[in-house]
Amino acid sequence: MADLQALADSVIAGKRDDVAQLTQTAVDEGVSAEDIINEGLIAGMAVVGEKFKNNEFYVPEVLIAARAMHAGMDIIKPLLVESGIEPKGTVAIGTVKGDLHDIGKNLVAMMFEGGGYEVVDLEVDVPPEKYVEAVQSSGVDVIALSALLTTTMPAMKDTIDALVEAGVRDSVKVLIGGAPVTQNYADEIGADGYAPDAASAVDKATELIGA
Ligand code: B1M
Repeated sequence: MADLQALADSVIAGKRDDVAQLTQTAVDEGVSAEDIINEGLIAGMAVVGEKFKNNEFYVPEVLIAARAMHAGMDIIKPLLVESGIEPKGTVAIGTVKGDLHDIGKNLVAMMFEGGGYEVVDLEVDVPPEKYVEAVQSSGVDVIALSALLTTTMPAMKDTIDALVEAGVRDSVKVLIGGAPVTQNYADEIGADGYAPDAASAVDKATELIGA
């Protein structure tokens, strides 16, 4: 039987093959992609985060756990994508300039794909002008900005300023998120929306563009 606690434990231990196998078993047994992500993959990564915070884990262990988590995500991703029918809109997503954290951003991107959106992944350390180019070139409806560091949050404001300067601010909605980001910060910098997690990011974008 699918054991999501064992899956979380395998993420924590960085056991890539076990994560892939347990994820596949859960899929085969009909466990929903959302439960596998939330109760297995994200639950494991949350513990890794705590251990990193308490200096029980160091960077290599965190990277190994993240790689193991990705092995599970690789299996889940097509299932999330399959569930979408017509694209609801196009989202350009990236982690802002100076910030290399991509696990949460990738989750948000996957949830968008699963939610029926076309996703343009600008990856990490994305300078404001790259978001501007995306809006100018590919009919983007939503710019999704992720930041995990308090020191990179100001790059979200820089990005909004760059959109204003390029004259494209009114043609897109700007959605922001990431562990240190808040609704207050979104209000402060003039973002259109904030979402605390991957699932609500999709709901918020849908609300913003009326899809
Ligand atoms: Co980093 N790191 N890290 N790190 N790292 C944090 C973020 C930190 C909180 C750890 C700590 O000290 N407690 C801390 C930031 C402190 C702060 O600024 N407040 C920190 C630090 C300091 C650093 C370095 C500076 C460490 C150093 O070198 N001294 C360095 C910075 C590098 C850089 O970016 N320039 C660094 C490096 C790294 C690694 C490379 C080792 C690795 C990243 C690997 C990778 O991403 N490929 C790493 C990791 C893994 C973490 C922790 C442990 C885990 C982050 C994570 O992936 N969480 C993290 C500690 C923690 O969070 N407890 C930490 C799981 C992920 C699913 O959650 O990304 O929050 P999260 O995404 C969530 C929500 O936030 C939301 O949805 C997701 C899930 O539902 N969300 C959005 C995210 N983006 C969204 C966008 C949206 C909406 C929702 O709309 C657009």
